[in-house]
Amino acid sequence: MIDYISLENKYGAHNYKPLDVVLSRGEGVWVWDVDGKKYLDCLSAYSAVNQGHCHPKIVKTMVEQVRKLTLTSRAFRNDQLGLFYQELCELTNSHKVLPMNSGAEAVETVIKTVRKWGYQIKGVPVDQAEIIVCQNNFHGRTITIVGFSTDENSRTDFGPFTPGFKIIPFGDAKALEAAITPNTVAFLVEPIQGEAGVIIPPQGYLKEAKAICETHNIVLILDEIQTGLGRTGKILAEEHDKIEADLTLIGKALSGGFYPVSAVLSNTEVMGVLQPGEHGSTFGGNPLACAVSRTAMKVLIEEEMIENAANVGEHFLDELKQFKNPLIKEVRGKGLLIGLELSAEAGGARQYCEKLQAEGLLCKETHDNIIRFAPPLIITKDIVDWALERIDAVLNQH
Ligand code: IF1
Repeated sequence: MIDYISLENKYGAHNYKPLDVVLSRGEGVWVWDVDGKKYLDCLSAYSAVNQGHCHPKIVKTMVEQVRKLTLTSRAFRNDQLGLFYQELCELTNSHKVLPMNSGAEAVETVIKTVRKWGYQIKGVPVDQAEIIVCQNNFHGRTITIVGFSTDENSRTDFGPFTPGFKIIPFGDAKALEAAITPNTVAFLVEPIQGEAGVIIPPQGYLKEAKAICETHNIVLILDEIQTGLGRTGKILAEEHDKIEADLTLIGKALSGGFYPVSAVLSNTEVMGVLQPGEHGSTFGGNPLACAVSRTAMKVLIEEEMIENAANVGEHFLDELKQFKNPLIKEVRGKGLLIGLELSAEAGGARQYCEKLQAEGLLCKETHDNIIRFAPPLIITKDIVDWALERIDAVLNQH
C-alpha cells in the first residue's frame, strides 16, 4: 500500500495543509478516495469544477482534441481560438477576449492593460498610474498581486512589492470616490469576496462603483474568477446588480476544471491598447484549452446548471438559515457560493470540516471561523438535503 500522504509530506513543498483525504476518482458531485470511500464534494476545486467532476461531454472533447492538436503557440493561428472567442463573447455579452491560463495571469494581464490605457488614452504621467483595490481581496499569488493583499499570510516576507495600488474598504462606495486621484486608472474588485469568507457587499454597491468609475473615467474591473460562470446563479455575478464591468476576469470553471484556462473579457476599447509583442503566453489560447472550454461553456447552458445553482442554492441557504444552533454566527451566500460563519465559541471551522469529512462531505474552512459550501452546480435538492443532515449533525456534536 502506497503511503500517499507521507510521499507528499516528504517530497512536496509544505505550502498547503490539506485534509488527509487522498482522492483518486470523481464523477459529478461525488469523489472517491483511494480506499473507495465516497464523498460529496462541497468545494468543487474552489469553483473550478462547476460542471461536475469529469463531465462526460468535456471528457469526450478533451480526448478528441488531444489526439488532433494540443498546442501551436500564438505564433500561428488554430481552428479553435476564433470559435472560443465568439462563443465566450456571446455567453458573457463581451466584445473582446484575451486568453491566459491561470487566474493570477488574467489579473496580471488586466493590470498591464489598464496601466497602458492610463498612459496612452487617459494621459496619466509615466509610471504614476494608480489602481484601487479592496481590503481582504483575493486575486492570486504573484508578487504584484500579493503586494496589494491585506492578508499577512499571503504577503509577509515576500517583498519588495510592485507600487501603484491603493487599498480601500470593500463595500464602501464613498471610500472609492474619496480614493480617486487624477492618476487613478482602475478599480479592481470581486463582486463577492470569496476567500475573505463569502462577503456580500451592500445592495447596489457595484452599481454605485460603476457610476463612480464612469464619472471619473476609471476602468471598472470585476474579478469573477470565482463568482463567474454560474456559481452565484447568473453567468456573471455582475448581473445581480444589472451592470456591465469594463473588464471582467474569468478562469477556473471556464474549463470545467479540466485544464487551466482564464480570460480577460473587455467591453470597451481599453483592450485595444495592447499591440503585438506586448503581452502573451505560450499556452494561452491553445487549441486544447479552447476546445475544452467551448464544451465546458456549452454544458453549463445546455444542462441548465446556472438556473440550478440559483434554485438549489436558495434552498441550501434557506435551510441553513433555519438551523437553530448557537455555534452559527451567520449564514450568507448567493447561488451555490455559501459561507457559514461560526461563533468564536465553536473553536474554529477546521475541526468541523474534518468531522464532515468523516461523514462523507468534503469542504474547506476559510479564515478561522468560516466554512464555505460550493458544490458543483449540478447538485440536486435531494443531495443538498443529504448534506444538510450531516452538517446539522456535526454542528450538534460540539
Ligand atoms: C489557492 C481562495 C478560492 C480567486 C479570485 C483570482 C484567483 C482566485 C477571486 C487566482 C483563486 C483560489 C486559489 C487557491 C485558493 C483559491 C480560493 F480560497 F483563496 F479564495 F477559490 F476560494 N481571483 N482562488 O478566487 O486564480 O491563479 O489560482 O487560477 O490555493 O491559492 P489562480
